[in-house]
Amino acid sequence: MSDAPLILYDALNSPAGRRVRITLLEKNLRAEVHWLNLALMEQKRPDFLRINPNGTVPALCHADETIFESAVICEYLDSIGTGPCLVPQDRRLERRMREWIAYEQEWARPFREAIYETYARERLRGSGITAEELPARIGANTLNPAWLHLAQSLLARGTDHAALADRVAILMERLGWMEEQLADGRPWLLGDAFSLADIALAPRIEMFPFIGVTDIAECFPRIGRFMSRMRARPSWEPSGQMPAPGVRQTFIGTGDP
Ligand SMILES: N[C@@H](CCC(=O)N[C@@H](CS)C(=O)NCC(=O)O)C(=O)O
Repeated sequence: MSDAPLILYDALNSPAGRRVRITLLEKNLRAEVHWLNLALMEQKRPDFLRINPNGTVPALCHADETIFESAVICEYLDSIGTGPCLVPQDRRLERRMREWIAYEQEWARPFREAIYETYARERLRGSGITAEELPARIGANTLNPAWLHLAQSLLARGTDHAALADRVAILMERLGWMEEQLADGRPWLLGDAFSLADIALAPRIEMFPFIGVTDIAECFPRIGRFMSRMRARPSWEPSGQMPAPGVRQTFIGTGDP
């Protein structure tokens, strides 16, 4: 592996970012984490769009590699770190792993819409930025009017409770499939071995309270037990640590094999 530092672009409470943080810890790697302010659209800055054209976190730079998409980054880290493989060697299981990742990515869309109705609005309002200040603050990061309009609508509108309830209904329907899959008593999504499938799902499920759903374990007891196993892993708690207010750069992992 190259001696160059691993540089992760991430954001507070990002489930996609947490996948990468968990993988770094599971694979005994160390990374420098640069925290972007999503409320101010720092992820839409032209210099960041050269790293991730989709304008989302996470993204990773390592030597001459720049990688976006959490699943792709996690596979890369799996290939360069130490410790047990997180991508199964068995081709059938590898396909199942990708299916789990695609399953989560599909319902990330209604989840994002629900987040805009809840946490994203609160985050922007909580920043104390006024409607008058918004054009200059967002304009410092991106000149694309679409992102200013999105932020303005978040600040101006109240929660659309009907739209939020619809998104939650879709998400709960999707989670029903995961609950069914766990009916055979397997500890992890692919069976006995912990994998990137588990790392793809758990951080998103942990975010449900952010959209007002606090009873996942009661509605889906097997998912509840899966999350308990996940929370018991040494990588879980440190992967959720957030920087102190105003801190823009931290480190994660020891890098000790
Ligand atoms: N499929 C992408 C999703 C990335 C994503 O949506 N990241 C969110 C944070 S969890 C983000 O950057 N949102 C800001 C935005 O959409 O502008 C991945 O897994 O990396």
